Amino acid sequence: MGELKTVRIPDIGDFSDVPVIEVFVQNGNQINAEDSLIALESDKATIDIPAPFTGMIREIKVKPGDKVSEGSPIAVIEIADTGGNADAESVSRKPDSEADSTEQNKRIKETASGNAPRVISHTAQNESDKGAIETEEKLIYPVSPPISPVVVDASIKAHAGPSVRRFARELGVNLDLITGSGPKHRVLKEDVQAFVKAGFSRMRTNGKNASVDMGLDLLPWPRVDFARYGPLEIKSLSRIKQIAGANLHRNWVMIPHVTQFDEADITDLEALRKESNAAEKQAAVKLTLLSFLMKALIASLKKFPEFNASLDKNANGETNLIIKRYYHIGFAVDTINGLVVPVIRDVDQKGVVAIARELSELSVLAREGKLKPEQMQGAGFTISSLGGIGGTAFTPIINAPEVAILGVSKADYKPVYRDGQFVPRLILPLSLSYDHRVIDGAAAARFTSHLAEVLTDMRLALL
Ligand code: CAO
Repeated sequence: MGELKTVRIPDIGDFSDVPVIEVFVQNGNQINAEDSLIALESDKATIDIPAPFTGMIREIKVKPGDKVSEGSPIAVIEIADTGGNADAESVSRKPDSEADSTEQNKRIKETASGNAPRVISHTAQNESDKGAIETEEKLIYPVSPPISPVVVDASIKAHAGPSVRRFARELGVNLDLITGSGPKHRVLKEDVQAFVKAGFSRMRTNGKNASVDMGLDLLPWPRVDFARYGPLEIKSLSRIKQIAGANLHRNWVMIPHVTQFDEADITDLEALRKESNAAEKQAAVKLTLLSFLMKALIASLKKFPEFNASLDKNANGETNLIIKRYYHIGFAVDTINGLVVPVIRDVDQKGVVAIARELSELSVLAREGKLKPEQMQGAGFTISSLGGIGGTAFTPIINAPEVAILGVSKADYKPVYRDGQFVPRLILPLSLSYDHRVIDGAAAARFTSHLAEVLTDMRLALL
């Protein structure tokens, strides 16, 4: 029997008590140096711990869900070649001797900055927030006008261990197109294989031009020497805008959008809002139209649950509609750094005053750039209100993987014909963009009609 060594968690920067999300090996597995042993996932990063040497797994010391820190034992490995192996030479020959974690640390650092990254950031904070460990990707999804908000949400980006990422890269597969079947939708090697298989079978079905059909096959972007026509100023796009732009583009291209326009008579609601604001003065919470709108929206989402949903593909390429039984609503906030989308959780369980308070607190945090990633995640539906600014209608872009977004424009008094005469009523324009794969035009019209009814008579929100 060869020498037994305990492999421990190497230096993983500032992280401690990090949950193990995946164990890639089993007792008796023959492994090579650099093969992934386990994956950890903090709220900031996925970290792959590679084997420091070749050998056989003799004991696994962790299971998914365990929390580990630097020095925690991972596994006992019987090393393959105690004679010529440099790692084996560097340690004691006692059974269960300690592996040289320095070597392992070195590998982690090398791989983290080389081609085979081992650390993948999940954070969505400001640009200056650099972790202790070099990161491969940062997910920052606020948005730039004029179109839609995009939330920060780790689920938007596929997460997978470095070995799976490497495997996908070798096959030229975009992991973001795959919904993983592992824990927390983690993409597994099998998911990548199934995806490739499904792609090949589609190509066989569609004939030899399938690869062109699957892409957009567009003309190249026009390149113009603008300086020929007059003086210029060149301004680089912020990193946030560049990343948000990619998300907007994906959502715009991949979701068949339709926008349904409607109007709600909010004359009575506005009167109620003003009265309530006068009464609430001491509480120092301003009841905004948006807080009432959120409350009304919940009534419509409960009546039409497919608007609070997401499309989800499993490993076999079958599509399901995930209907959410929670009501977390994102709202776009305009800040000097661009658009961000904080999320109010469990809006159905909150009153208008609590919603208004949270709207105001989250808007302040958004404008100060202090929102935490989790405060921008988990929305089932988003509202984008330009009502405080102006305009009559717009076509917001849906925040994937949501299936609809409500745009709100500026309310204005309009003459409405009632009982044989025109009367002035305060009319709020609504613009609902929806994913036509999930929602039919008739359902969208019913949804906005219902929402308009509730806004006209907020008592309906109580039913
Ligand atoms: N019609 C008419 N007036 C409206 C209105 C509407 N639909 N919505 C708000 N207003 C009024 C408010 O009543 C308020 O006036 P008073 O001070 O007299 O009460 C004023 O406009 C300003 O409102 P507000 O901005 O303080 O509050 P809000 O709840 O309307 O908006 C927020 C909050 C965070 C949504 C807003 O500040 C914001 O950032 N909006 C921009 C969002 C955006 O850019 N979306 C586009 C995304 S697509 O690229």
